[in-house]
Amino acid sequence: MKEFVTAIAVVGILPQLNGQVLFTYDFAGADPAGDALVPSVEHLTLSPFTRVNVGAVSQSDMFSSSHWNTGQVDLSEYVSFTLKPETGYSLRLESLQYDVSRSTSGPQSGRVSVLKDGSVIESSVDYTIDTAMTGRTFDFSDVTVRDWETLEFRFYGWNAASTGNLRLDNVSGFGQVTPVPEPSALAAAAAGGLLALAIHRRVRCPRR
Ligand SMILES: [Ca+2]
Ligand SMILES: [Ca+2]
Repeated sequence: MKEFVTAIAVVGILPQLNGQVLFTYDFAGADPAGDALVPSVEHLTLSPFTRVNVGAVSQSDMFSSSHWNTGQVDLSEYVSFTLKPETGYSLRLESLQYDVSRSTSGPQSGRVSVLKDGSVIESSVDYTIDTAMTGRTFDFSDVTVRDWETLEFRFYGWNAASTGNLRLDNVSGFGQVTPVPEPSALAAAAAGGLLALAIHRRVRCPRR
């Protein structure tokens, strides 16, 4: 019995351990071409990184932006990208990894949020941004995105000494893209399940 319970527990944990690198933005090469690079993932549409109310900085092999708030966090200033599964597919995303740094006068505080259809569903802890590139993980509650929904990640920076830069590189998402069964297939599977249940009950509870 104990082994059985352990086996169930291990199986229950497996999906989290199975998270694969689904995509990586590495911004290879000189700008603006490097900034516009979009990872190619089967059955998933990714956007280029975009800047909202911050300045573009031409810096090879990373995504660099300037003019961040010198005071508290300003949620109208961020850089972001979006993901959307192709028709007939479902995206399950488990975590985000990225490298982040700042120039001397760049933002010293940062945060990343994940949004579904424009609404924040989870945010990272606020962290300190160093001048040396530092790898970070945003392990949010695993999220499932259907083909009519859009997922977005927003990177915020604030507490800048001046107009300096926030740099991002190697932005990777972990998860899977899977086909969604057609409604007819689901109905067939449900009917099969009901039949199996009926047979199971029949076997377990024979009429006397
Ligand atoms: Ca790079
Ligand atoms: Ca997660």
